[in-house]
Amino acid sequence: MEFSEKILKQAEEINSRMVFNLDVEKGISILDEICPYIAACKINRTLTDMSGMNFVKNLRKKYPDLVFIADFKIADIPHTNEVLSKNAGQAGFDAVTVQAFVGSDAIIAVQRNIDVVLVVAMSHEGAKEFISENVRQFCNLALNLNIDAVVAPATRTEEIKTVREILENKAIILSPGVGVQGGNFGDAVKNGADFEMVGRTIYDAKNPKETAKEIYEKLPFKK
Ligand code: 3DU
Repeated sequence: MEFSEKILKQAEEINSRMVFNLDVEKGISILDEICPYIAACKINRTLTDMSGMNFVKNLRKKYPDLVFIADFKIADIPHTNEVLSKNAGQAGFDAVTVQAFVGSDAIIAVQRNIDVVLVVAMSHEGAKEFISENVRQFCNLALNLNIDAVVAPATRTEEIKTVREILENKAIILSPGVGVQGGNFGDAVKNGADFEMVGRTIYDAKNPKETAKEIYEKLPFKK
């Protein structure tokens, strides 16, 4: 099953358009209570660099239905990408994020081992310097490589619209940048994204479970 099918299946089962950004250790301990509200869990290198990959294997066993994305933003030469993506697959991840700017051969090397979530735009200020002006080319690259999931930022919904316009319904859009980074909950989905990705707003909250539930209820569920 392709990555987009997997995550959409899980989303439909629990009516959720939310992905949890698991960037720090304290996020692991709240997974149990927020699980009913999330379709997938994105694990950043901020965590695997500290905790290794073994804990991913354990999470995979504990949450067999949850979709796990390795947010490694791979951006190296094909040979290195091949190794990185094999490691991610062996740890039990369903997909890995890859930077579009590395170009076709470096992305294809990852596709040989695991599904790719292509980063075609980013949420921070500095993305405007080089990334934003190339969003259209990155989307065309996604189409050429039959990529079925991309990342585009909730902080710039006009970019989400551009991405949706180019990709039509050929790929799903995952959107970080909501909450702490300034994007309003629900806006990314209203502008064409399929999922909003939330980290600090949940794991730094006084009551993560309540907060996750509130966000879950705010996100319009797209059939
Ligand atoms: O805590 P937050 O909700 O702001 O989520 C931050 C996570 O999302 C972190 O892993 C970061 O690398 C990822 N992300 C972005 O914030 C923005 C992007 O454009 C891509 C990924």
